[in-house]
Amino acid sequence: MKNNELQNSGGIMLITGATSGFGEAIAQLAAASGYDLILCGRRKERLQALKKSLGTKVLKCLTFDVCDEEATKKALQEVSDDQVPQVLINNAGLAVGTGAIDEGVYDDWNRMINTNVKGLLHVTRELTPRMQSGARIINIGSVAGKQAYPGGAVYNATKFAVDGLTKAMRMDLLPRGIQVAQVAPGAANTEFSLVRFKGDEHKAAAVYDGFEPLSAMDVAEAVLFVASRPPHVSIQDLLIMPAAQASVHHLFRNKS
Ligand code: NDP
Ligand code: 8X3
Repeated sequence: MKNNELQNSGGIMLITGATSGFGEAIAQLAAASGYDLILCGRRKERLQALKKSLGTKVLKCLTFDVCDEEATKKALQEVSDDQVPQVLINNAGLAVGTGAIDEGVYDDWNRMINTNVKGLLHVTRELTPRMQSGARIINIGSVAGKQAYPGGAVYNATKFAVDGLTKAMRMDLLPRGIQVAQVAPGAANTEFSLVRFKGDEHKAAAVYDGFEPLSAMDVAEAVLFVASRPPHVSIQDLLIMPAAQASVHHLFRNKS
């Protein structure tokens, strides 16, 4: 039996939301696996620090807000023809607030919709025309895009959108030989909850009380697995959960 050859070295990977959490962990693991990187995010100093630690594996850092169509176009024009990524990780995203629909905050709703849906679209629209056959796109969805929960309505809607977009993008890009995957994590301890609770560290920490959540590196390993399959293998959808979480509604917490 012949071993499959993995596409795990020598390619260029562009990661949105590389300044923390999953994106930062994916950058670290991808650099160690032989990828050259283009790192994106709004916090320039974080991108620079990552570039310093990963050295020559980082080809470029692009500081822009994915919500801003013009800024996204301008930033991604800096990707030269020989830097067009073989792997695009659409990871930038956030939840803001946990209020019920009848007390929703318009600004929170706009931030989630503009980042998680329109931001993913902006980056995808700018890069896909230039991507080659054999390239892969990995969208970071969520269990929240598969199951709704109280207080999650608009975040749920954006991640259900990522689920739908992933499927339609896969169909659109099939004739061009570009694979499209979704990696959908459950609860993971990153800056996600701190952002959701608008900087309230106590509320953010309480999300992870009594169980072991996923780490950013757990998710990065899943993403690298999807990215490095042989060319004839397409992982379409990978749901990765903490062992303590059977579904979005079934989380087993130790009470001690
Ligand atoms: P973090 O808050 O740690 O990271 C979010 C990243 O997104 C940051 O790098 C941030 O960079 C970037 N980002 C946010 N808004 C923008 C914007 N407008 N423009 C550009 N970049 C932006 O959270 P995670 O790592 O957990 O989140 C990554 C993805 O994973 C998100 O899509 C999230 O919805 C999803 N997810 C998270 C789960 C969890 O439990 N943690 C579970 C399932 C999915 P900067 O602020 O520098 O711009
Ligand atoms: C993040 C996971 O369950 O907090 O997407 O929505 S959850």
